Amino acid sequence: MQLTEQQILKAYKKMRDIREFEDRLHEENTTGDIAGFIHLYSGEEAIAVGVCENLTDKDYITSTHRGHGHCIAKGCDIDGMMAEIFGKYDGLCHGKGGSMHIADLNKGMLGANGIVGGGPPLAIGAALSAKTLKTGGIALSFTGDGGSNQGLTFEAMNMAVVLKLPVVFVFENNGFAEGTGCDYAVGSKDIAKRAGGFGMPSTKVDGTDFFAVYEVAHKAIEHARTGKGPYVIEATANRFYGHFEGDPGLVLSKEELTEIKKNYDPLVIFRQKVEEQIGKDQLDKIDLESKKAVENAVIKARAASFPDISELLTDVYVSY
Ligand SMILES: Cc1ncc(C[n+]2csc(CCOP(=O)(O)OP(=O)(O)O)c2C)c(N)n1
Repeated sequence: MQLTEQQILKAYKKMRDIREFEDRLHEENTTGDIAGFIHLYSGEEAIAVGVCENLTDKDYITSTHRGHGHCIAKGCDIDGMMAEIFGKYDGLCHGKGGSMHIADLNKGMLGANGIVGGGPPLAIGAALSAKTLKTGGIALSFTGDGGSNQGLTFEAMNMAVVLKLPVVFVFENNGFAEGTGCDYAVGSKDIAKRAGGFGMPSTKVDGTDFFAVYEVAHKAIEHARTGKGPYVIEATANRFYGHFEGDPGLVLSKEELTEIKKNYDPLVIFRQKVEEQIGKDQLDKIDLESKKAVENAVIKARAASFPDISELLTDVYVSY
């Protein structure tokens, strides 16, 4: 599938933004100024961006506890995200969500989620509303290999088939659920093939290759959007940090991690594929822009105010 130069540059910028955002959070977290858990997505950028570049603002996504990449890929504002993670009122959820619960309904981002397997049921709800209201939109859930084993996920997949919903289930297989290997915990050994048991098509893809993900996602999203029902994608990649910030990440040896970073970095792979066509200078320029944007976001977030005590109960309950 041929992408225009503009599309390629946009995708690279998003992937670079995610990497810069997260590498910076890795440093900021050690200062003790961030409350709550942070789970980094570095190493999996090509999945979020490869998928979301096929979506529009009328499409919905649900995310996981490792949600920064999904938010940035879906178009959430970096300043708003950083302020949110620092717990500030200027944050996308006025500082009440933090890293694990960033949401931006204007962008169709229904929320990062502390409940493993919590995304698929929300996604089928969003898909049902899109189908009922005939918006032309679809819903898509990102779920980990660990989350693929959850009962909620199974129930959502079954219901999606029964109701023929416009929904895509993306399983991000980074090999581990905390410290439990996917090889051990996934009984069938193949997440994508499980889809057949529910009665829907699926494709497995190399999640370190943006272009491969983009192509598979394009097909899956088109399938859902044109009324053919749900679709499953399993995308394999690696995470470059421990399970959460503070976790020494001992599931892989230092040598294994070095090998992975050298050979399976989605940004390096992307560059190798497009450098001749796009030119190194344009990509270097994007690297610099992302660095500056993240630096600015941190300065603004640090300077912003915490929510006032009078805000304690606002945005907590919804009234219909
Ligand atoms: C329902 C539920 N069970 C357990 C947990 C604790 N927990 C948080 S992250 C995690 C591992 C999830 O693994 P996976 O879905 O593969 O995502 P990854 O962390 O690899 O991106 C677990 C068990 C939780 N948050 N929610």
